[in-house]
Amino acid sequence: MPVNATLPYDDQNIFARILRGELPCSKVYEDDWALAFHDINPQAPVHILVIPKAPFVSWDDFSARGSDAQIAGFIRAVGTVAREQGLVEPGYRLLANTGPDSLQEVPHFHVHICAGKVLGRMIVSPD
Ligand code: DGP
Repeated sequence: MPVNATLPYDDQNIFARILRGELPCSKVYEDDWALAFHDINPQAPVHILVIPKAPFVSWDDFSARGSDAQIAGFIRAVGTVAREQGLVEPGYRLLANTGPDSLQEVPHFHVHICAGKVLGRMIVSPD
């Protein structure tokens, strides 16, 4: 069910539960601001999700309400993950689905890092 990015934060969402340690994840990185783990349903040879540790529903919510420190910490964490995973030289793609038209599924803000092959053009239309 796609997420409405303007809804209040639901602290029972799956990524909130991963952050609390109630559900497992395949962790690749963690610092004060962010947790990164492998996507359960990878769409590329490398498919990592990076999530802020604080409760934000979406990119829209995070960019509006996140503190400068939270935003800087999160952005730096995304870059660190990509560097540590050796993705800079071959290249990678960042994606943040936001709201119904994007088919965002999990209502905790996350950035997808996809890599590991030539990824093709930006958007494949369902039409
Ligand atoms: P999005 O459509 O942008 O909300 O992407 C949500 C992604 O989260 C999707 O690629 C699958 C992934 N995902 C959903 N549930 C879990 C889970 O329990 N563990 C992990 N590692 N990934 C999950």
